Amino acid sequence: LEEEEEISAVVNEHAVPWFPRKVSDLDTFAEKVMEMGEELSSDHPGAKDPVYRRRRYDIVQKAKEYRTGQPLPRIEYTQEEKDTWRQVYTRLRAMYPKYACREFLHVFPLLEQNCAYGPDTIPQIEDISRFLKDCTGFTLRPVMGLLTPRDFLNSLAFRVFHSTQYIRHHSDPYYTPEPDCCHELLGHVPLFADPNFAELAQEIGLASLGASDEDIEKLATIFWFTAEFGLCREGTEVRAFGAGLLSSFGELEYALTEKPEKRTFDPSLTAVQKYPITQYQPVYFVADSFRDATSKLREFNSSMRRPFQVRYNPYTQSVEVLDTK
Ligand code: HBI
Ligand code: FE
Repeated sequence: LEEEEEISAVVNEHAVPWFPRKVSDLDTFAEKVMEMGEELSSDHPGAKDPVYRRRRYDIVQKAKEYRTGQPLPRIEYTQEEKDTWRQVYTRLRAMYPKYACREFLHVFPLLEQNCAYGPDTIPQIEDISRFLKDCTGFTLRPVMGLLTPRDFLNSLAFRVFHSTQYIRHHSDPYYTPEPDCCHELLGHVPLFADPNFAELAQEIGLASLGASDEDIEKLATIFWFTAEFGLCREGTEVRAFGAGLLSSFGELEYALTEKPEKRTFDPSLTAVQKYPITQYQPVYFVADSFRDATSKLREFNSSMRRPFQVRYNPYTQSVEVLDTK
């Protein structure tokens, strides 16, 4: 307790933002979602469809009620939802051999064998979470919609990824203005089974704990240009590993043409790069490997000012704060 008090004194003195210290602290994020958490913005393809809205509402209520340690909600998807999934799955699955990175291609068949990935079923996050836990210790939690960048990144420190469970509107299977299960399960999930990518993601998460707003913005930008839109070198080729690419057939193809600019991943430059969120990226960053990106990121993180260090303890699933002032 004494130690706790000392640390909070340091924390207060420097006005350090609150951050989760144990995995169950992530329960406090359950109701804190940005736009479209419970309601839909007017330009969402499902905004004027009362049946869709009701369905999305019912699914996100389960996320709202979920608490650490409980079994993850199982959703019984409708035929219409499964049809949407099939269209997205079939089109993307056919592109992966040509465009996705090696690690993604290694994991994908394992998800087909172990987690019922396929054109006919929308996989359940409970099954995926168990699988990921065996691979890298990553687990999933249900979420109502977009979290703030701080909350979203903080959870990565615990190797926890927030996943939505609703699916995009059937009128436009190849478009969604918000994360949905196609984006999470096809785009993000496979790489959380890769040990080196898991380490990269957790490294961003650990750096985000108690970080200043300015540093959160930099880390969110690094997340954007890696986990969302990252490319990597494979011999003489360039391949995609970002989830925003691997869940969008249009941008996946575009990103690997000569049209967009490609720069080498360098955290200090990448962190301050501006980017559009509603159109294809004009600039992508190419990493040499996940390990190389992680070691560059560690170096970059040590240049950020924070009056303490953090260390994740996997035995207790908690963050230890080391006073290094
Ligand atoms: N929230 N639910 C959810 N899913 C995401 O993928 C997500 C998020 N909030 C922020 C975010 N992604 C990132 O793009 C960064 O802002 C960190
Ligand atoms: Fe995403």
